[in-house]
Amino acid sequence: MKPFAPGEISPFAKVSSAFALLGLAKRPMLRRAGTLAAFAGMLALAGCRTAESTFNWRGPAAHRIANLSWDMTILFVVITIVMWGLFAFAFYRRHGTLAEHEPVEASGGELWIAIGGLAVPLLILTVLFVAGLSLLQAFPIHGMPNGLSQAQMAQAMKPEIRITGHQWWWTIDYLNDDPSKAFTTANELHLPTGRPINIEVGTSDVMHSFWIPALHGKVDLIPGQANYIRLLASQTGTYTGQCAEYCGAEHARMRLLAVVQTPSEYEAWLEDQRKPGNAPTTPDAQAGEKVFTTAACALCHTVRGTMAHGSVAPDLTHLASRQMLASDIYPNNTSFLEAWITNAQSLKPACLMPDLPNFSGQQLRDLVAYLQQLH
Ligand code: HEC
Ligand SMILES: [Cu+2]
Repeated sequence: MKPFAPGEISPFAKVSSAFALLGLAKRPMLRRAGTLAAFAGMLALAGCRTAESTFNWRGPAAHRIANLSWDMTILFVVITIVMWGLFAFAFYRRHGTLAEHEPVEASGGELWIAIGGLAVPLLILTVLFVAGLSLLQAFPIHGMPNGLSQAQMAQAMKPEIRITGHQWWWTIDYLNDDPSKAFTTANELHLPTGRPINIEVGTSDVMHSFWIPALHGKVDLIPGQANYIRLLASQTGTYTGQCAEYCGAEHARMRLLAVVQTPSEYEAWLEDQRKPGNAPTTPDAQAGEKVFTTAACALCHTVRGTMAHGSVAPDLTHLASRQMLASDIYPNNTSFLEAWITNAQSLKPACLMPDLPNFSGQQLRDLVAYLQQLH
């Protein structure tokens, strides 16, 4: 099936808008069909073309997955139509009660059952199975017959980035043979266009699953095991992702952001992120730094270049450069920062950051002024 380029309207939306013209027809039946088609078209435009959709691919692996998803969707729509057709046929063919008809056993139907219930499903499922197997080539995997062992895999997939899942956020380590160039960030993954990036994934607690539909399929984060995924993004943009394996209370809000940049923008971003946290220059930010390093914050969070070396919470060294807070849930602005610090439990109930309601208004403003200059 011919794929459509990103940004184009999906084939389904096109077909249904063509049928929507029937809405202008004279005959009521046609008009109703037209209205229905228009409605389906609207759903297709609203549902499938948002940023986070399997059909909204921005890289070769996601493209292959989108193609198979289209083939399956169309196949299943056809099967549904055929089934409803047969059902209607059976429904209207004979009227009257059972008593008026021959007993069921009398008429043979075994052939129908063998073909419709066995041969056809077997054929369709086999085709899908083979298509699925061939799609696996888009994924570097280990443990398959004749495939790479875990050790060979680690060699072949020498990762540039390590992503660690936590309840309910992500650590993102940018690795480097030169330790002075390695750094840690959280919840916002940056990638360059046009170059495959190997990523190792793991978890610090329960199972999670890393999934950015625009770029690739899912890869599970399994305790005690490293898994790998290779992301190649073909277009700059900001794509959302989601933990795809139930992992506890805030699973649904364990999201993340992937920012795909041109190679030069990406290099500049890496350069910025390697720096320690900005030293505060204004009086309120300076006061805020004192609050930050003396209050509980420093026990859990790190800001490189300060006394804060906590390792159980997102690295805040460049917090102000991130678009969103708390794994892509709230915009990173003054109101949400203040609300988050004092009331994290009501913004993301059960998350592992406690409410810290005891700051004075001045302390809170200073703290936020400090965090907001951590570009
Ligand atoms: C007991 C550990 C703990 C303490 C103490 C703590 N935090 Fe957190 N903080 C967390 C965790 C865990 C998260 C991630 C929550 C989530 O998204 O599920 C978090 C998230 C955040 C975020 C959002 C980070 C991001 O990447 O979006 C900010 C900002 C933040 N904390 C600031 C603070 C400040 C300021 C203090 C001190 C006033 C503080 N935290 C104290 C554990 C802590
Ligand atoms: Cu989850």
